[in-house]
Amino acid sequence: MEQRSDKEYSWAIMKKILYLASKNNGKILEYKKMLSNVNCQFRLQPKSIEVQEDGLSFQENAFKKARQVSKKTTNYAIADDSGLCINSLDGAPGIYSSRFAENDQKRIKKVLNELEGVHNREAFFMASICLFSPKGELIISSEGRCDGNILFQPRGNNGFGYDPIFEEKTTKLTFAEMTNDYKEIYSHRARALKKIIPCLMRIFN
Ligand code: ITT
Repeated sequence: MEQRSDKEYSWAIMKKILYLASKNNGKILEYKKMLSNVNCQFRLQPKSIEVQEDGLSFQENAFKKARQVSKKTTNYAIADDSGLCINSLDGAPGIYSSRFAENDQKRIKKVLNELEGVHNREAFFMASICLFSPKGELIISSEGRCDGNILFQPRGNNGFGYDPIFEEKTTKLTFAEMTNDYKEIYSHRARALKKIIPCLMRIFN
């Protein structure tokens, strides 16, 4: 049998780098799990890169994050901008979901306070995802949505962010009650990501 030289072997195992342009640990865990079949080396967004999320849409902010990280690292970068849109609050907190209050607990409390006495609890999560090239150019983008209702009290211990107060419409489970495998089927982020996985496979596998 033909033997591979050390050099050939190291080329064979060398994987391209994919930066996860996010500082949110909850998102990062979901990405790593959902992209486990993509043959890349994950890298986290360098602490020194601060992206100003001053866009007026999920898409604009997602582009800004991925573009900046790909340009500064000269590698592929994937980012999402996502948020919870509540119908009776005219779509708030929407693109301001992470800035709605200081931390997850306070954000949840604020939503429940603002919805006190409100009968219509319809809401949806949106995610806009994009992949940028090492040259800082857009390769692909997609969107995903998940519909549900805001509960009167948090339920469940998994996940992050607004997960404990968001009950997914078809399963009647909150995202915080779902296992990772379930959230991977229903979530806005998973739905957006599934659309671009074939492209990621072509680049990295
Ligand atoms: P990065 O920008 O660094 O990725 P971030 O938390 O600031 O992290 P966003 O600007 O996209 O991310 O804000 C999204 C916020 O919306 C996030 O902080 C949560 O509060 C909420 N959110 C998004 N997806 C969620 C999910 O799957 N479950 C619960 N809350 C979610």
